[in-house]
Amino acid sequence: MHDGATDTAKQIDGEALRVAMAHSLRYAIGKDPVTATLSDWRLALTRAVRDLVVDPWFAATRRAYAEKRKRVYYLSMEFLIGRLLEDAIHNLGLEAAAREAVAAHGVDYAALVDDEPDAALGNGGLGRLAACFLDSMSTVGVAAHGYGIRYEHGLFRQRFDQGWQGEEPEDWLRQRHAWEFERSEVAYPIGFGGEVSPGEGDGALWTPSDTVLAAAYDTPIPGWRGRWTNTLRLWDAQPVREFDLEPFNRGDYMAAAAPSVFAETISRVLYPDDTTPQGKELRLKQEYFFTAASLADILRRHRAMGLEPRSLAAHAAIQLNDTHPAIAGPELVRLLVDDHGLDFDEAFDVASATLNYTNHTLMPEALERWSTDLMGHALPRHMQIIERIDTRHARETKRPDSVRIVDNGEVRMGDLAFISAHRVNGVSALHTDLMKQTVFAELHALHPEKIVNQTNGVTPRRWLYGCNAGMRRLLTETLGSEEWAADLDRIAALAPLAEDAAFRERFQAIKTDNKRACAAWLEREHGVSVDPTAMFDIQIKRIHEYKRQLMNALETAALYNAIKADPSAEFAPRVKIFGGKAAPGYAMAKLIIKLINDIAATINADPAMKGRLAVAYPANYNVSMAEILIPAADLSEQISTAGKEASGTGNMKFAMNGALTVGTLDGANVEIRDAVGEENIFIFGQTAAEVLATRANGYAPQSFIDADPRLAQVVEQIEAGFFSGGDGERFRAVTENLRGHDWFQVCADFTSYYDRQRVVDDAWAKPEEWTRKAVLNAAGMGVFSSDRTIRGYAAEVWGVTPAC
Ligand code: 26V
Repeated sequence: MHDGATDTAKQIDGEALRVAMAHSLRYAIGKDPVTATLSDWRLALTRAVRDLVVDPWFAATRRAYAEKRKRVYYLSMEFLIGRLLEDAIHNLGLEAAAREAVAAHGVDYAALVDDEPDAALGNGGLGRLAACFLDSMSTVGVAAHGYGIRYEHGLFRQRFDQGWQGEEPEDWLRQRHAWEFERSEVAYPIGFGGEVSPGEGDGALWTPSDTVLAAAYDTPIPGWRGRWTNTLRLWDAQPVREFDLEPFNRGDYMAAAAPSVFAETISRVLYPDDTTPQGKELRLKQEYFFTAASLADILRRHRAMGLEPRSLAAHAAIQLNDTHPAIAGPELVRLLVDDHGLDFDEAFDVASATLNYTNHTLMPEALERWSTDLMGHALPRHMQIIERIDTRHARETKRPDSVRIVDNGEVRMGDLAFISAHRVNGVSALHTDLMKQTVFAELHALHPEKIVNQTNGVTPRRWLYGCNAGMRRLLTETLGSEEWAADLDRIAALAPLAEDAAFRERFQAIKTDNKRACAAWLEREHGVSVDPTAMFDIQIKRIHEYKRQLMNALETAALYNAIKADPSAEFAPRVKIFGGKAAPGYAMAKLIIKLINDIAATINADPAMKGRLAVAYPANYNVSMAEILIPAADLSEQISTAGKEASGTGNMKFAMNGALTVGTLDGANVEIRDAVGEENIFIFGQTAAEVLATRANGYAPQSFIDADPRLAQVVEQIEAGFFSGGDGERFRAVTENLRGHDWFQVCADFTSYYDRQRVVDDAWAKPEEWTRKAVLNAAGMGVFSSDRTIRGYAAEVWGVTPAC
């Protein structure tokens, strides 16, 4: 392990960076300093910093070639990277220089950094995980490429219209994306539709009816201190021909533009859903588009090194981030058979030794299936290959009828990915066990060596060093250097300091500062004023019924009732903060947002709640908002129905920043409990096994409502329109569901949740003890660095040795 900042990154002082900025402003951005706007200055600094990334980037690339390193390819529909400028500055150790340079130009550093749009090329956890993995692969020195889509519009912007979610298109590319390098020489034709005719041997000749170009844009991803740098390559869909001249000359400009409209649609928008595959042809085309382009690029690189296609698995490991790129199996077989002349069995052996698949959800509706009609129409050659993979698997496992990839007129992408993969991994210990017992039970019995666990992690560079400057200073001083950011196990040294009153005081002062800054931001940007001395109780994540924001809202309303009923009762003063978007087509999730906002309005308007309870729901939750909220949290809400949240990663970010968790035994919460100790986390509710048993025994939510008057009162209030100006109809779908199916067992867990929250209140009343627990939480988080996760994948999935 390193212990200094010598490293590959060129050291540059403030004066040199000031000069570099001035140069970029003139010659790269084309602006005179006299008229430059804040964005111009930001672009100038970005260019200057990017210049400093280039040499370490080349060094890493050369080293990967020279050492014949096996490469990792991370294929993901989503990369939720957020802002890059500060992250790069931190990784390269340039903060002091950057602040000095920016100040010398008379520009405010915080405002400049804040001007960068969030690259929101993802929906939620799966996309953010991909971004943390990029950072960690560069930090530990795994030679890697991330491959994805350069969406013109990332995840929609959320606004609230009287508490209802509204959606606006996101426009991150309006200003140029200063990090990327356009690679106009790297472009692959990607075909769709058309006809297949038999070829030689196992081969075939596919003549697509439509073709688009996949054009590469590269963003360098520097790791800690520039010791290694990888590439994120995003594909832009472009027409093979810009326009048709014949209709243009006739004056039919619409018809002339048709080819570019078809092509560009493919990379136009991120699919705004992480729950239900809508069977949309466009989504399938997006998946094939980026997967095919990435595989073409991978094979080209392999061939360029003078290697045979047959040896691919020895030199490359491809990770499929969920089933979205699962067409990689058939596509790789197609390339090897139709273009490189391997026979089918050989080709499948190469593919299944190279590919690996990560499963991120057991929710049945999120497991992708495509109708064989659609697949056969859009990708006729692939449909043939899928049938053949299916037949071969049935023959080899002597199971001609059970576990078929093609079933009931549908292609089951989870099974295809499993069968095409060398390793299949879950994202927490519990999730991996449940995979073995449920969705992949039969396949697991046939291939017991395939499923492995790699519990998720998060990058401590962004989620601690970057977002929590106070904690950064305290850790660096306490641990003797900044190297904890690349070796988070060192944070365990905080544990004994939990007993040291002076240390606790400093730790708590940092939290208080962060809360003040967060409160100021809430006031400034969202017009809500909150008391920074109250407990900040935060739930931020996509809005989904299984995540049970509804249960949190019900508990908030019940607490409100309890304070009203007995104003002298001792409850911890709380600020409940919610953040998150609902998929635009997910009506129930949008209704839950409105309910939270209605409850918030009622509580915040009641003078009796002053200093006792407030609710804030800042609109448009994204990575940058998480960076403000997480360091300010006292309490982290991780309250999903046990068995439903594959891992969670917000849970790790909060605990790393010294928040205590109230949570169920779901996903990685189980491992967080093990790491921090049972007495330092507030666990409640049913276990995954109990949830199943409750359902099996004929779950009747009404009996739980009847048994808890606090819950009954809130449900009745909602039905009476108490929070919605007397409108008793508004939330009918919510209350009918609660009294009816309550699929995610909110009612079954409510009592245990409410009571646990009162234990949280008691703990809050003993601040020294609370801080002691908070320190122990942070101290236990070493294992949740995504560097650990990546080393796990390297050893157990990819077979690569990290360089750093
Ligand atoms: C599914 C679909 C279906 C089609 C439309 C677009 C789309 C986009 C994403 C998904 C899958 C979402 C799965 C997901 O985000 N899972 C989360 O993954 C995190 C990282 O492993 C994990 O921490 C969360 O528990 C899990 O919910």
